[in-house]
Amino acid sequence: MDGETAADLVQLRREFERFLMRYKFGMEEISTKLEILRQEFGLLDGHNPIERIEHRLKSMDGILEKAARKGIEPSFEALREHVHDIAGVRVTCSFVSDVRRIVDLLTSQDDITVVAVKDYISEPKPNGYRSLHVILDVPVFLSGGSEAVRVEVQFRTIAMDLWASLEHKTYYKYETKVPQHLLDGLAEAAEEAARLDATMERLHHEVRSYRPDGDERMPRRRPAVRV
Ligand code: 0O2
Repeated sequence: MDGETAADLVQLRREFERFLMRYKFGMEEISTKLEILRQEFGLLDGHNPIERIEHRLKSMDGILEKAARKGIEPSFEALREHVHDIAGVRVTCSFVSDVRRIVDLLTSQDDITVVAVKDYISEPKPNGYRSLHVILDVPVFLSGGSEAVRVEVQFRTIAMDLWASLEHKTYYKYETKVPQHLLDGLAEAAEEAARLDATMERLHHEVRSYRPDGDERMPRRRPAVRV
């Protein structure tokens, strides 16, 4: 490799790092918004709808592999336009109603622009995958001004998350040649997880509305909280 090629590669690597930096900031902006909601619910409400918030930045290899798989040109412009999950945030909730509540609270914020919603809870994927994905733009304020950064936020329940992580591990382990009996088992487990979510939701609402004095309409009075 001559000196010029090596210098070009170093330059390209720097540009990729700068490209990824914006996604890191966008991901952190969204995580902070969700963390604020989580802490507010923790202080003021008896039930916190957010169990867990995780985030990850797709690696350079992961981005290029996805671009190649989908026939996307490996230019920064094309990656920005067509790869939506470079910055990913995952929110795990206890119940499906919590998922919908947090989606509404996040997407109704003034500085958020919703690009697309993929509701795999209402319409699960054929393999049984359930989650609600929101692709959104959030402004990031850099030294040169504000830039809209695309972030994919995945919302799911604990049961959906358990299923998705097992399914992901299975595919990773068998390198996509998953035996049929495992695929069938996963499909069955996805249905059981959906049933569990529905039962837990029903029980949760019953417990939430129960009042020892028998009046189910009266809101329970909570002690004042000092912040
Ligand atoms: P990783 O390793 O999590 O990053 P599109 O954007 O519509 O052109 P894409 O990106 O495949 O196509 O969209 P989709 O279907 O919304 O999937 C985006 C992400 O959702 C995936 O990212 C997974 O994280 C998750 N996901 C989607 N389908 C499944 C599934 O069947 N099982 C599991 N476990 N996760 C799923 P990546 O890049 O595939 O992977």
